[in-house]
Amino acid sequence: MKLKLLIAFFCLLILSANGEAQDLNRLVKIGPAIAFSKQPDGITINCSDGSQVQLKVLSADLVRVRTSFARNLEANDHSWAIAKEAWPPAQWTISESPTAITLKTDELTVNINRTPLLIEFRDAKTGEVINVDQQPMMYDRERTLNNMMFDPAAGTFVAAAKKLGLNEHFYGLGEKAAKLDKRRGSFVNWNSDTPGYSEGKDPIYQTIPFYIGLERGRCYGIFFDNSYRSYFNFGFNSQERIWFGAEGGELNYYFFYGPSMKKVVSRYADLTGHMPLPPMWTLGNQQSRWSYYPDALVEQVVAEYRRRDLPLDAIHLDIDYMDGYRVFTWNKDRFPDPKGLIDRLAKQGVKVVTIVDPGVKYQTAQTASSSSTGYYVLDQGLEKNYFQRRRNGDLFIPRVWPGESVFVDYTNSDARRWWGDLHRAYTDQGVAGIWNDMNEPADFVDQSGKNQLDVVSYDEGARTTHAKNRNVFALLMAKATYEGLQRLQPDKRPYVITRAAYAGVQRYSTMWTGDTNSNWEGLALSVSMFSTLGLSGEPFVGADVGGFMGRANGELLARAYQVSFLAPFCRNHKTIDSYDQEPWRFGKYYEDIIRKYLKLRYRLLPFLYTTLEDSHRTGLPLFRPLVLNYPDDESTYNLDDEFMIGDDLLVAPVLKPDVVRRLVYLPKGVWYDYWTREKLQGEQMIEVKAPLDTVPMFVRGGAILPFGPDMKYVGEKTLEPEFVIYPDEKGTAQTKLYEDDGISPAYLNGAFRRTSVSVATDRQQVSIRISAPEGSYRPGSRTMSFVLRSGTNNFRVSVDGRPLDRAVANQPGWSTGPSGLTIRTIDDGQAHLIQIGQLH
Ligand code: MIG
Repeated sequence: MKLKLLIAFFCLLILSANGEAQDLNRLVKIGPAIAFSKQPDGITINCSDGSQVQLKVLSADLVRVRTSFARNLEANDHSWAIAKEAWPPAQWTISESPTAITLKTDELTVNINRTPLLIEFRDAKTGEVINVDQQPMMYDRERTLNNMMFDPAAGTFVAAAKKLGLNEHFYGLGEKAAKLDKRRGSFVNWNSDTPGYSEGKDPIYQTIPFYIGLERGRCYGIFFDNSYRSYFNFGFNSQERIWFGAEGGELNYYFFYGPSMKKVVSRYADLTGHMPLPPMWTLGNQQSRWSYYPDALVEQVVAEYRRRDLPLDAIHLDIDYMDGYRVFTWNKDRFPDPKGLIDRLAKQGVKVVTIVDPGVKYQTAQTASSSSTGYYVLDQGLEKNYFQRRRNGDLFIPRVWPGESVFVDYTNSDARRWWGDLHRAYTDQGVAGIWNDMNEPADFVDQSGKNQLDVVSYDEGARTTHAKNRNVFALLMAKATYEGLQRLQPDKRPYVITRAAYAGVQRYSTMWTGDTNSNWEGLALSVSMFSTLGLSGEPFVGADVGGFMGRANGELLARAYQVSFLAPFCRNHKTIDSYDQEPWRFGKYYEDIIRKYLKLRYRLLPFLYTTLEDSHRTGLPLFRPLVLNYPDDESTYNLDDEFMIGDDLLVAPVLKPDVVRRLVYLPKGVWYDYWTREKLQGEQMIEVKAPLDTVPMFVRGGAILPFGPDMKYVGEKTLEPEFVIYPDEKGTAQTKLYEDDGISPAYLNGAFRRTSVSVATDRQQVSIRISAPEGSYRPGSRTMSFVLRSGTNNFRVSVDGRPLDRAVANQPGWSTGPSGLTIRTIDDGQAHLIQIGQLH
């Protein structure tokens, strides 16, 4: 008997280790449908096997499918991922035939075939099938029994299978060490600490069970909101079917219909939450190391940045700033006066970010007669019973950096509040951001989670186990941190960075891609990963510039900056036991190249910040794959060595050593080589030069890029925007510049300024229209400039009909130079019309 159990146990381990071993054939299919009832927002179908399927129409393009197997749906319907629960009532109709039930909205037709029970989504206007079940939803009766032994609280394996389109492509799933297009790939979600991961390693740190399907330009999205270990198989071993499933919970998914990819991504943000704006300085350059200490070394690194005229906004303190790795403490020898240090750095425009791990050092009482352990965080948490416990009531004691430790049960809202408030230990000293690491949660005893399986979490009173809660641990820790910072500093936008996550994390935290390798594969992978994260609801992404593990070199570091100088999170970071890689470590030649790109990043800040605000408002990522902007162009479907920033800037980085030219695909339209200003025709592959100091970049014809001044740190100078105009075929171009105070949450109440600039050309003249700005924020007195490429240098310029003269020094007026015609006007916050005629 014991042996049998043991064998069953090992089989199970093998099964769970490999998604491919999930054999759909042994699963039991749901249905058929025998009856249904109608609710205001959808229907509930009862099946002959006792299963229930609920379809809820949240809006014309968004339908939720929720299924329980062999029993009724539970009343409890809570998800940590969902931000928007109440949707305005949607218009929909229902009709039935002997074979099917049909729900119809303006955008979607959902046919539910009764026998077998198959769900089909069609475009309501064209009738075209967008997505259809390949077989009925299914579950594993046997597996339930197996799990009783493995983890009694884990549920039944549940899965849905969909037909795989012959030319269907897949995107999303958040943080995966994989290329952009996931077609024929297979993935597992189980948050894992995976240092030195390389392409193909799966799972890694995060779980974002959301993907986008694209075929013939038509997109849909599926968000499988289930936090158990989940599987996504995009036809890895089948030409006909894809499937997704999880080791417990309901088969609960949301179906988004585009047909545009932008719409799907945007609606996913509506459902799971929009990223709030972080402070603007987080777009500045950041520097980290495991670990900079003592304080004098931190100051030296910052001094080096300033001495070398390299911009810098933040420096990160890794785990060694703490007293014996005790979170919320400072090592008094290394950092005797954290506030003094932080104040001195602040004078140089540099902020401090500290790492905070979930492990709270578990130490025993200092004396036999006292109950105090001498560590206030542990004392308070023990007293209030906020730490995780095993089912038998024992404290769960993993081993992490402090040695034996305990973890907070972040599913408990009181515990979250307490944890958030503990951050006073940092904010009182002036710390500006919190970096959450090890929150998979990692446990040195066992990285697979096996040691934690019987840990019970409060989970809204449902008292569930690790199988359900592991993947949301980081999300809830980030929520606790974000909300704590909000309470501690209501006038400041919180800045949190996380390694692990679940869907919805963007409401609380930005992210970085963990322990990458300092090699070319790692660099190439970062482009796919940033693009994919952007399509998965996480716009604020970045990687350790130069890579975390192994040895970088000057060439690799320069090329890495040529990617990350446009990523939202631009931070050079390195492991403890490796070579230094600050920008100057490989000599002047490379340092000069890195300086060029860091300075360009700062000059592009108005553009980056405008695009970031767009991410906040629309959910569309700043850093994006071309397929998001050009879903009708099949040439973009697998393009993962180019990326775009917003709609206007295309970058084709060099991701291999010793390469000084490369092929670049330009989608349809007119493009301008950023460096030479050469005008190029799109919808073709071109060959361009890419010496080490040049990353090929192209501006979309029709764009206007807003630039700002050269700065050492964000806010050093008044932003006097310079709009560089790149007309399309018709001579038109437009942009909207977004500005606010960069620090406070006042932008949420209208304290921003959005200025539209549009350009039109006719035979006689070029007209530049500047709108009266939207929003109440006013940047103070300043000028604005407009740059137009032009061959001649004699012009007739007027503003609102009054002639404008040639500029004297830096005064308002027009001037010509190598970049063309520059017109500088006073920005008085009013609408203006600039007209330019050429004198022949
Ligand atoms: O077990 O805090 O990904 O950025 O430097 C390693 C030390 C723990 C992992 C993070 C890395 C950080 C390191 N941490």
